[in-house]
Formats: sequence, structure tokens, C-alpha cells
Amino acid sequence: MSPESVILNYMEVTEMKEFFSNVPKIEYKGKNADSEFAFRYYNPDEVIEGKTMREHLKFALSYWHTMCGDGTDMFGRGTVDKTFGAKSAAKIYENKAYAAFELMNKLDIDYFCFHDRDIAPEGKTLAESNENLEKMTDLIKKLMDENGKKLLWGTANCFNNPRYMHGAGTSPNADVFAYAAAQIKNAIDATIKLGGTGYVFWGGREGYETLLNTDMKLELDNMAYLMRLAVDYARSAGFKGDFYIEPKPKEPTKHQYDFDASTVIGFLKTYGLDKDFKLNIEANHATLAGHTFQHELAVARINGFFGSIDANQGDYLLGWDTDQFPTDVYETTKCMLEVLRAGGFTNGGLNFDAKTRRGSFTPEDIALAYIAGMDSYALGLRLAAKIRKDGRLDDFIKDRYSSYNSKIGKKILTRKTSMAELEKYALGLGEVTTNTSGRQEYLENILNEIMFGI
Ligand code: XUL
Ligand code: CO
Repeated sequence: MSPESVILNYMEVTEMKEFFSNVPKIEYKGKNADSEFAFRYYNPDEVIEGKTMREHLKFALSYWHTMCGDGTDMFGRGTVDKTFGAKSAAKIYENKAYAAFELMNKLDIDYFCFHDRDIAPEGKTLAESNENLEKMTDLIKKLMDENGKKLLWGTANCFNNPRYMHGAGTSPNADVFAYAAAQIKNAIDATIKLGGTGYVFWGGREGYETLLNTDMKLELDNMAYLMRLAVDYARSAGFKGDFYIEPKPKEPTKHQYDFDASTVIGFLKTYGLDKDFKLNIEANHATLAGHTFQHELAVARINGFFGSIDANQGDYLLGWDTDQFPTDVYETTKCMLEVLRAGGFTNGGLNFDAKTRRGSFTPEDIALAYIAGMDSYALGLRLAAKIRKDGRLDDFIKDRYSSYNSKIGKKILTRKTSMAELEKYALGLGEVTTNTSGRQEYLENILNEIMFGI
């Protein structure tokens, strides 16, 4: 077999009407479903904690992975053909759009997310790129209206083109800063045109390789200024949605400035951008930063920056971003626990920033991957609600801090004490004899019992 024959070709028919012809409309069939093309746990209309699963989960398709990613890695070319049966660039991008809406319909996904260059090709000049974007957003807007689909968020790809080799807003080259600003302006216009409820800044190459050639302060100041310009422009153009920063610690640069949730919150506060931004937390970025996904979500929530989620998972043995579809139900459960604790999504949602493995190369694999991700999140939601209803874990935490409900503890909690009073109290204690067990293993067993108890 020649290498080419491995590449999957959609039928070479440009007026092709159906791109995922072996994928039927996916419906909820319950856990005894007799087909792999069914939801076992995602029942969109079922009500949990007062809202339907559809309203809780707000699933989104990631245009870049699903309509563009062809499996290319640094050791080999693509294994999947994402030209969708077309030959010319114009037709390829048109067909990507038709295929995206077909897939969203079949999977019952209401939202999508895109980078400007996912939906329309880059032209020879910025003006040409803008024109391409304008044409493609006309078509996508029409398809959104016809199919009742919504844009969760848009963004600009300011990392792929070689001009961004040293960053975009953090480039040492002022021309690159200007080009990035122009590109972001147009991506914001496209987001507004499509009624997007969010605009994301993921710091593609906003970071550095070595401090030997880097003025970190100037780069951070410039990055913040670009965000300020973007926010002010978007608000003046009528954008009512949320802005998000998506933290990631490394890759592509050795050190990405938006390292993790805490770093980003500090950055936003330093530059007075904290009123304008929330966070888009990605599972695999959290683990690359040495945190759990739940940690990053909790940091966002307790600081008032909970916004949206890039739902995927990494591989704990690998040090890079594998963007796998999320199937680890412990993780989806802990994630949905944080989402419920945050009061649910407002403008945000669950965007599958995930791709099938290079060897899963058929159109059916894409549908099966989404089904796996959606069912895993549906399970996570069901289990998170069960954990809250059970109450033992919440009660344990409440009880663990009960020493703050009376006496000196109450004075500390109500901020009504002093160093002198605390010293007097401590001297009177002799030694602390009141510590109680953290009971971690017992709590882990309760979690298992709630999740798997039969
Ligand atoms: C890269 C990543 C991006 C952002 C959008 O790691 O997650 O796809 O989600 O630019
Ligand atoms: Co992402």
C-alpha cells in the first residue's frame, strides 16, 4: 500500500451534501444502547439541579481540530484528509463549514469556537485575509441561522504565520505588534458579526525562549496594552460578551507568560484588566503547569474569574499538550463539581479543544470521539450532582473548619482580634491538642462509593 492510500479521501464531489455519511443522528438511548452511535449518559432534556443537561454543559465544537487538524506531527504528515472533497482553497473552506454544521447537527452540539484562520484562509495580504474572513463569515452566519447554532467564542491565530516567530503582542518588532492588532480587530469584528458570547486570548507565542534576548517588562507591558486596545475597540463596536485569557505554562515557547490561573489573575490585576477578563481553563494546560484541572478551576472560581472551559485531557506520562478527548470520569466529575459550585456557565461553555489520535483517522472516529467526550461530561455532571446531594464531602469540609465558628476562631474569622490577643491565647494553650484527622483515604472511598456504588 502506498502511503497516500492511507489518507482518507472524502468522495471527490464538490457539491457533496453529506460529509459524515456513515454517522447517523446521535440520540440518547441510555446505558443499554445497542449502537456505538448513541449517547448513553447525555440526555439533553433531562433536568439536573434545576437545569437541563444541555443548559449545564453547553458543548462546543472546536473548528481548528475538527475541521482543520489532519494529524500532522513532527514525525509525519497528515493521516486524515480535511479538504472535504474539494480542490480549490475557496471550496475547501466552504465545505469545512458545511461539514461543521452537519456534524454539529448530528451530534446535537449547539456551539462552536474558531480562530480566524480556521474558518477562512490567510491571503497574500492582510486586506485579502480580511476579505476571505468577511466572505466566510457571511456563509457561516447563514448556516448558523438555518441550523440554530451559536458561537461560544472567537479568537485570532497570531502564532502560526512565521511573522509571529517572536510573539505577537510581545514581539520585539513593532510592525508585528501592529499586524497582530489589525488581525485581532478583524477577528473581534467576525465574533461580533456571528453573535459570539466570548473572545479568547490564548498567548500563542507570547513568552520567551531565553532572557538573554528578552525584555520581559516591555513585553508584558505591550501584551497588556494590546488587550486594553482590543477590549476598548470591541466594547465601542458593541461587543457584550466576555473576554477570556486561556492560561498555559509552556509550548510553543519555553515559558509562556500566561503560565497558570494565578499568574494570569496577577497579570490582569497589575494592568487593571481584571474587570474585563475571565479565564478559559483548559484541562491539559492545567496539568502541564503542574496543577490538577480542578485546582485551576477552583483558583478561577474563588477569585471571581470563572468563565469558560477547554474540555480535553492530557497524558500524565507526556510533557506536552496532547489535546485528547476527555474520557477520565474522575476528572470530568471534579470539573463539573467546580462548575456547579461556580453557579454554572453564563457566557462560557465546554469547548472540546481535542483531537482524535493520529491513528483514529476516519470520519466516524471524529463522531465517536465527540460522543465519548460528551458522555464523559454527562457522567461527570450526573456524578457531581450526586456528590452534592449526598452531602458527605461538603459536610466534612464544613465540619473541618468548625473551630472558626466560636471563641477565638470566630474572632479570627470576623477579623476582630489582634496579635497581642492571639499571643495571650496561645500562651494559655500550653500545646495544641485539638487537631483532627484529614481522613483523605476515607473521603476517597466515599467518592468511589458515590461514583460506583451499586
Ligand atoms: C493551544 C490552545 C488553543 C486555544 C485557542 O494549546 O489550547 O487552541 O484554545 O487559541
Ligand atoms: Co485551548
